[in-house]
Amino acid sequence: MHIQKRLWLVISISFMASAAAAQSMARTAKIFVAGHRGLVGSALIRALRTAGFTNIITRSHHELDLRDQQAVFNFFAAQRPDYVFLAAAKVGGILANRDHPAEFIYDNLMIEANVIQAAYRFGVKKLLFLGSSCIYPRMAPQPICEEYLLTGELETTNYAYAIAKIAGIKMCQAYNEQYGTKFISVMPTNLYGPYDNFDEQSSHVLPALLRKFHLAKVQNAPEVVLWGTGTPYREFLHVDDLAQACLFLMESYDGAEIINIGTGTDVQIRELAELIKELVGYTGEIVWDTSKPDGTPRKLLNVERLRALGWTAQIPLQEGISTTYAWCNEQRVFERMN
Ligand code: GFB
Repeated sequence: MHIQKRLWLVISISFMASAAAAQSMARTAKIFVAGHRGLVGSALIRALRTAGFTNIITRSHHELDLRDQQAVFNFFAAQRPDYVFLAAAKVGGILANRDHPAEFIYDNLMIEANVIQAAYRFGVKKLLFLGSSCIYPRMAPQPICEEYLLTGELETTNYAYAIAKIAGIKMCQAYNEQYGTKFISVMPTNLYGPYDNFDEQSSHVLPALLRKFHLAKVQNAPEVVLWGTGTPYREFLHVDDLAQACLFLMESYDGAEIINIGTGTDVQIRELAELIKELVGYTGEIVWDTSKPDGTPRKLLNVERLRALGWTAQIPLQEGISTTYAWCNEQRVFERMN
């Protein structure tokens, strides 16, 4: 057998073995979703409730600052959660990352260090840590396999966030090695969906475009200004798909290796802009502001590991954008922001 095929078979079998070893969560288990008001955390809550979990605990940022070690330890000591989904993070789009690197590295390192240490100290059965596709080298071969981590230079616009997320992955692996914990890490691609950040300056591209085209339509603006050249490619995953994948892995995967979560296909930013323009019903012009950064040229994830475990994304991009736009209109998101 070809050496690569044989290697792949060995990897697949070891993943299947780890899948078989993992335990499903009791529907009454106490589950802490850290970051439940964000895009990912709110999707996890929806997915957990739909799956019949009845003992979900949450704390708002105001009630519990996850950067405060003592507060986090007190919370874990009092609540003793069985499972933790670590979805709390300081996140943002390309400009927010570029302009606030200190906040991105400090907040994320503190949140991860405190929650992971508390999960170990207070006997959490299993923790799922959410990383990001920006942990991989800027010029990684495409599609990006999990093994490419730490094999090259990072993208400069989000190095601070990436370093913090890499630290979180390594912390989980180190605790598993030294303490025998079950802390798994997943790497989602670019996400979108309900409860995203739709702020014009700090958001990611997909929510930014929904907002820009919507406002341009209602205001009859002749043009919409987008950032960069429009030539980079990005992969987009609906957050409800991500939440399903996280539940699936929490109940079926105990391996040491990180797992990419994506759709396996990407789209050029220009194409995304045309698609959103059409879905929103805007008829004006698109102008590209090339003084704004492009970021990494491409970051398409290789999702073969996840597929081998038995999970694939279900929500097509066009459908996901349409339902997200419908949600924005129902919630009057853009009107409330003005
Ligand atoms: O989604 P985004 O902000 O971040 O930008 P990244 C993706 C691409 O869309 C870039 C372009 O090439 C932007 O220049 N773009 C065009 C726009 N118009 C706009 C606009 O109006 N707003 C925004 N935001 N972008 C982030 C990282 O990188 O990806 C984070 O900074 C994180 O760390 C996240 O990992 C998933 O995809 O470049």
